Amino acid sequence: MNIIVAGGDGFCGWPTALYLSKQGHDVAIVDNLVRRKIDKELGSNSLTPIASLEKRVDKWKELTGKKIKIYIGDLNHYDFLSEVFRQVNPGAFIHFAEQRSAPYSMIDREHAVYTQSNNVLGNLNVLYAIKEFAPDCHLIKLGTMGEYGNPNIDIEEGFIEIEHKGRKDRLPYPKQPGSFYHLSKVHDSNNIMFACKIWNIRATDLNQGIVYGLRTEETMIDPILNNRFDYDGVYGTALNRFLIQAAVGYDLTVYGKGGQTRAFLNIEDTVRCIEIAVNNPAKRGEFRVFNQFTEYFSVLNLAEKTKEVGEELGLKVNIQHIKNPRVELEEHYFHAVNTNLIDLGLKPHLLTSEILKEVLKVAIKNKNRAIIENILPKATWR
Ligand code: NAD
Ligand code: USQ
Repeated sequence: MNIIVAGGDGFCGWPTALYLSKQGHDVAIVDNLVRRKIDKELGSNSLTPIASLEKRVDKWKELTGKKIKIYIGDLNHYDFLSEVFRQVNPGAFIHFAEQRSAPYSMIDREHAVYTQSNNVLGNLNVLYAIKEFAPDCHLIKLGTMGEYGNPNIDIEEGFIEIEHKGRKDRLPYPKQPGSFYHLSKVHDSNNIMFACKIWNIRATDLNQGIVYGLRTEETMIDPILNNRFDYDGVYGTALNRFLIQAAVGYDLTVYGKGGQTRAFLNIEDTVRCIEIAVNNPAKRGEFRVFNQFTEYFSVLNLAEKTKEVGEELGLKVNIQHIKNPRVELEEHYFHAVNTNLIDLGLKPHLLTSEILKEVLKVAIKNKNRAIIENILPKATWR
């Protein structure tokens, strides 16, 4: 199948592009490389050295004989996007290409406006391009578990049966997101659901949990294929951040009480979930929602696991509860359904101490690249 991986230079997109290429699909990456520019803006970096996108795809071709096309440009430039659709004629459009950091979206007005216009308008352009150039194309869109927030009831997959004043309906699950970034995903979901209804488009909205790990079978073949590994207070996410903090000898930064419970999955499973969505497309006109995670943990629990494996590797690891820069519940109910992907064949890679140790070892190997002053969070919600 001809597949566009938008955001294919990023943390989830790069391993996905390699995996789909290995499966025999004709993969085209679309990316405006803004994430590399944001590293410069923040004075930050990936803990692992990452090659340019051109070098990455050249190396992949050299090692496997498989060509991944690249289109450098912005989803918000509709002429560019239209030309990509004309040239590629995609059967699936995998959409990772958004500003994905909640703290980045909360820095100030400019960063909130950038996040929502980049994400919401970029996604709207993709919907129009599908309608105009490839009406049969399956949109596989990365959403987030954070769209739901922390309701005091079970989280369903996108929809909930409600009985009200004697009448019943299946309605979109209520959304209570916790940042302007997470809100952008809710706006995307609404736009996709509406476009499916009026234009008969097919779409799968993947409400993904926090992704941990960094390597997949494909990225490990050669150092030029390395994936990025974020650790700073803006782009680093909970478990990966703790592992890197343990490696560099920094106290693990649990925000507040640490009872914040979140859904997680291994990067290997991100890639598999996308494959499952590609192989089992939504029907024309269908807006489908899958909760894409395999397990959930509290933040404190993850810090404790990191401390345990760190100490097994001879590191001295300390957990510190720091003032929470976010406005969020630090203790709450959390139970979410994730059966759709499992029913379609996902075999989860669950979190084990072996997996934690493997990631920790990569962090230790690259620890001299860490810019220590970037570790503490700077953006606050207030
Ligand atoms: P990332 O920042 O590493 O990658 C995103 C890529 O998209 C970057 O290469 C960036 O240059 C590109 N991009 C951004 N805006 C673009 C635009 N307008 N036009 C073209 N390219 C653009 O992020 P990631 O961690 O790989 O996340 C990918 C997607 O998955 C995001 O939509 C994110 O919200 C979602 N997600 C990520 C996680 C996670 O833990 N990383 C969890 C849940 C959901
Ligand atoms: N946290 C800490 N210490 C840290 C970093 C984070 O206690 O050093 C806490 C946060 O306060 C929060 C939780 O850990 O309660 C998760 O924070 P995070 O930065 O790991 O994740 P989040 O901001 O939610 O965003 C990440 C990705 C985003 C994706 C989302 C999935 O950056 O793209 O959408 O995870 S989810 O959380 O399911 O919405």
